[in-house]
Amino acid sequence: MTSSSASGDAALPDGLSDSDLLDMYRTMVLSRNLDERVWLLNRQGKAAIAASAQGHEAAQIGTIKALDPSRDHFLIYYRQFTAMLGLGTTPSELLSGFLAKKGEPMSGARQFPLHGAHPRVDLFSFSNVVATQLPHAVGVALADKMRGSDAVTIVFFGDGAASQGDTHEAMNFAGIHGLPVIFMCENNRYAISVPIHKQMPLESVAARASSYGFPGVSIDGTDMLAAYEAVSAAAQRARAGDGPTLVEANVERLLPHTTDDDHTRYRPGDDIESMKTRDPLAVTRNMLISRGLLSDAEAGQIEAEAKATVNAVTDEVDALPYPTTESMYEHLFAGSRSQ
Ligand SMILES: Cc1ncc(C[n+]2csc(CCOP(=O)(O)OP(=O)(O)O)c2C)c(N)n1
Repeated sequence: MTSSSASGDAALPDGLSDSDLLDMYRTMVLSRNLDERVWLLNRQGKAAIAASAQGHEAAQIGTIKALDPSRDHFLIYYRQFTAMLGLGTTPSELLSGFLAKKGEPMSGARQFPLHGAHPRVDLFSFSNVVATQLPHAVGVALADKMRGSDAVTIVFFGDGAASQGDTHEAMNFAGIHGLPVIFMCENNRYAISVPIHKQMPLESVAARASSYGFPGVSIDGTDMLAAYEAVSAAAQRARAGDGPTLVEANVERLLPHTTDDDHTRYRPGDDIESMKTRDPLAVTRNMLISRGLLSDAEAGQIEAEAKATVNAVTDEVDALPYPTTESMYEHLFAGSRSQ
């Protein structure tokens, strides 16, 4: 197991330009603004429930940037606004899922928000049944290996999911067969209200990798460059036929587990205060400023553009119709009539 930490002045990792860094920051800011809007819409009674990516943005965008959406496979979980935007899901598609509007691409507004599959961006079906995506990902990677493809499969999950039997089975199988899969754990130290020390007796999730026979790396998940570098190295290993890697991104869950939760009931006050110093948006903004790539005025402009996009998308999606009642039996039985 190795580790790395945030750095604002080191050389850029291979494959990344200054303008890539700014694009990644723009996606993070858009993600944050959209995420905040969904919480507001929940409080207005319009969005049923949401799990926030706030605090996870840098890890997600650094990871997506290190892979190739045109050939690689992505199995995500419910806390992944930024990854979804990075993969090409539009803000309007995301919001229509939360508001359960007609035409929502992932489940046709039949499921929980952010559930279902998104064929246009090659997202496999995902749900909130914790850790089921890991054995699915291993199956996808096995298929690629059997076909002789150089695609890499990445699967995202939380620290709580790391305690599920599915995770052990998936990692064990992937290790035995040397599959081209990256296990990306976004460790925010809580599974709803259960802190990590009640989930596992080890210091880090990455430490487990050695027992499956592949490397584990633990990174500062507020540092998008650290995520980019760790996932690039893991992808290189996978494409070279050297098998899986477990990457653990140490992130903060800046909001409660979902819109239905109140974390002040179980998180100590100093924990809530200290996590605020690890907001990945502030970390990234400071890194870009210290590299001379961004001024305060330009940061304000990026923020204003994101707010304008989110306002426009909110109006657009709010005005869309809901699916009709008659359409509720569609796609259940062969030959059922279409809307
Ligand atoms: C199999 C299963 N068990 C329990 C739950 C209830 N549940 C939903 S989210 C969650 C916590 C998951 O925590 P973690 O994997 O750390 O991800 P995080 O939400 O913190 O990103 C639990 C226990 C579930 N959805 N599925």
